[in-house]
Amino acid sequence: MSSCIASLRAYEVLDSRGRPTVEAEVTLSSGITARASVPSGASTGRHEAVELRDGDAARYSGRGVLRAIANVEGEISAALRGLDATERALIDATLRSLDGTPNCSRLGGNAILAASVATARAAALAQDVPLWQHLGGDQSSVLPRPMINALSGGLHAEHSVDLQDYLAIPVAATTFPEAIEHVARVLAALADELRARGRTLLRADEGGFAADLGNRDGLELLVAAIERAGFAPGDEIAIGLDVAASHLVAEGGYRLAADNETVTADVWSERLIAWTQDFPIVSIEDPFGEDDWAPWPRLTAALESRVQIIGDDLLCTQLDRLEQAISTDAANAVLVKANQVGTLSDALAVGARAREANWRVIVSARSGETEDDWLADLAIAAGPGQLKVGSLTQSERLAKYNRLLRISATRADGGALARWGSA
Ligand code: 2PG
Ligand code: MG
Repeated sequence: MSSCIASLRAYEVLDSRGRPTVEAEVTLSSGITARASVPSGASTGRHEAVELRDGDAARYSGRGVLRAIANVEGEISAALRGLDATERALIDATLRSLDGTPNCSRLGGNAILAASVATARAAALAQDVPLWQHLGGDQSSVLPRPMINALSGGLHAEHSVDLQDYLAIPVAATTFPEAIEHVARVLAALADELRARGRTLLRADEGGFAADLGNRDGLELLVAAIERAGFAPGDEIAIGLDVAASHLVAEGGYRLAADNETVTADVWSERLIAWTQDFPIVSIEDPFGEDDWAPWPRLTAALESRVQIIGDDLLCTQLDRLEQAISTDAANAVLVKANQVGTLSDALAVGARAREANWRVIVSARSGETEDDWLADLAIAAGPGQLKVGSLTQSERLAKYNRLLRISATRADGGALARWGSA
């Protein structure tokens, strides 16, 4: 059969932090080849798949991925050889069972995901369909609404706010290109605001401005930029936050260094609720730590109808953690990061289960990315939903946005989005 896998090879390429990551290349018996590279997080969750690093201090400060690469070219290539690349469920199940651990720690989540994506891409080429269609079928064609990083802090920017992302969400845009254009205007206005206030225009890992401000000041600044750009805050451009609170956990609660205080989970929860009353916040990710389950349901209930509460580090794209969160109403949206779980099929299964429970699904990049654009296709396949990639700068972010702009240009509907609130 021409879509049979003939071989896999792999090698190191660099991510957007200049660190090595895995790129895999699959060759089918027809001669079709496809490759894919995988991202890497900085604010990683404790429960996510293990990224296999060499630990050899003499190379890339221990961050080399030669062991993961050897696993692709050795065991993984041997196990996949002869299988039909278009049988994605079988390919991904084979990868997971070959690894044999719940968190991909034997072969490496980086090795497994690179093999999963490269094989899916080869299959799409063999079927002569776009990757999103191979992954999601004909039904899955609505483009994702982007939530776009404006201000950055936490582990993504030194000497800045504690919250990791302040995001602009173009809630009124009806097509993907319009959504991008709206946020581009907000980001230009934000640069003007920062300049006018004598603030730095330095950018953080995902291209957002590294804001050396108090945490509430970041919200006030973003609203000023939205207004400066001529938009109605809330009705046209709303705000999303990624607190990434696992990285703020301290003795006594949560440490807010930019405000020089430590607050209990209850005080923090009340503060977030107050901010949603003062600012047009419609989305909050990881408001509490990844294992601090208790306050999540209370905040979700308090904000239920107005704000999506997203579990990222809390859920780590793991089905069992998602089930726990659904049964306790701990959140109402899931962040899907394929490298937190290992294969595309597992990531899509988490998205599907969330949608079945009427949760929203946000497909997300990592803070360390390559110029590969498969995430754009995954976001369409997992949708209709949302996409978080970072700011409108840096080629590793733009690769994903530009892929979706290109797809929009081929659509009769211009890349229509689901109405905000429905996905
Ligand atoms: C997050 C991600 C992406 P990282 O926390 O949502 O913004 O960050 O890849 O560093 O985990
Ligand atoms: Mg996050």
